[in-house]
Amino acid sequence: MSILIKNGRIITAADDYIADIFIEGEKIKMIGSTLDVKADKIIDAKNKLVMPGGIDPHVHLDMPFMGTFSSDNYETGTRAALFGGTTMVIDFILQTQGKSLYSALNEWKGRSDGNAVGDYSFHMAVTDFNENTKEEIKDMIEKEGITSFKTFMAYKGALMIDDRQMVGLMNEVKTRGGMVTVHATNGDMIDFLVNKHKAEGKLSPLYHYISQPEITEAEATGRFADMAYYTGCPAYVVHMTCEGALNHIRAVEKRNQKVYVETCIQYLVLDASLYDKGFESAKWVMSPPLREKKDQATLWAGINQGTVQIVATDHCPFMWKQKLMGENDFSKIPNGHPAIENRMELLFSEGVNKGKITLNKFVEVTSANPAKIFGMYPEKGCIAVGSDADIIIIDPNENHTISAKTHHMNVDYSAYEGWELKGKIKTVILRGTVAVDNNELKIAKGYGKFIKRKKSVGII
Ligand code: DUC
Ligand code: ZN
Ligand code: ZN
Repeated sequence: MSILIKNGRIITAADDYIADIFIEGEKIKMIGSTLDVKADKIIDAKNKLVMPGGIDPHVHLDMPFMGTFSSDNYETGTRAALFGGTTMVIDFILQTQGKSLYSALNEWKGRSDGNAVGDYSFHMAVTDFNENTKEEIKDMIEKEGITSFKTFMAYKGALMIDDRQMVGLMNEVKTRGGMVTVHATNGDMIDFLVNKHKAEGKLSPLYHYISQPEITEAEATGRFADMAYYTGCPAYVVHMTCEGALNHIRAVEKRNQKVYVETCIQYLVLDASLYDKGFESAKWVMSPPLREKKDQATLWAGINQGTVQIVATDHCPFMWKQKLMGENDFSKIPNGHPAIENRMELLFSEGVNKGKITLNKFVEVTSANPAKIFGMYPEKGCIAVGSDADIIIIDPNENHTISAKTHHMNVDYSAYEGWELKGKIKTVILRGTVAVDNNELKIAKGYGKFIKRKKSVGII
């Protein structure tokens, strides 16, 4: 199968030019100003933008969590991602405390194998670091292509590890050439505040937000950066939300340390005023919670200053009846919100079309940087001869409205219901095959491939 994309405006993290792209099999074979070559399919991309497929490095599909499972599985989640221009996701395996990393890997393979529509990979969340876990790190990196290890400084009693385990893990991961990533919030402080509010009978979703003040994230981010500095381990903070946390990262740059930072689309475009809606606010109960306008301004600035490298989603959807598990107690509301399908178009509309970021920056934070930081570049994250033909074609001027009635995620509400966006994903190509065209799916479950990742080269 071959495809010729003609007359498109090609945007990568570094380039912006009009040219044709010839795809053969799964790869980009030629790029030229006017390619005179026969192809099985010709796509006219005149007046459209042609970009590398989005990579969302933070999603939770079919994940056992807070007594239930996230409602998108590998089929529905990766399919919705494709409709929104994301051709690859990185999901999280959660080690069960007391069990091995391999038993968790096998459990996650059982749910994902043969079920994905789009490409995917895994981070390994280490929730119990001990002598046995330590032995498995090398094989995860070298045999399984899982080169990043997630840690939780919160979710006390379930996923949280202490600083002793963190330092031990960092030492081992550094030695083996991997990276440690973190959910950086102070689990003990949050536990104290949750219990205090419950004891006072303050049980509405608002108290989820009040139980996780900015300082809980800022403190843990600084502590994590210090442990990474001490051990010399490559480090990455997931879903950063606030000024206090980013200021810690800005500060450690002065001692020549690099800590990578991811934020998520919701922290850029939504704010904590949504916690004022009674139980409806459960739609936005996620951890960390939404913050203030001043935090949004800091995150947009961080993107343009290069201290925030990635915009992900932390996609972790739950049906409304699952959210109702916490109707009388905010601490029982499953944490998470749906965004896997909305990330690219929201960032394009709110970021590029409103003049907050450039087109090149858009590609950098949605595709090129995830590929570089997580060991997939230049196979993914760019448009170049020899790269995987993961390509999206965007009409930058088409208007559309987000709604749960039309989205493809397996969740019965939208966190962005009624939002009017400018800029629409028209065609999505995944490894040389048209996956979505004009809102129609062209591939099926099983097309999505597990991508073994290399060691990170970082951003150079
Ligand atoms: N935060 C969420 O909101 N959901 C899943 C896990 C997390 O850290
Ligand atoms: Zn998290
Ligand atoms: Zn997460």
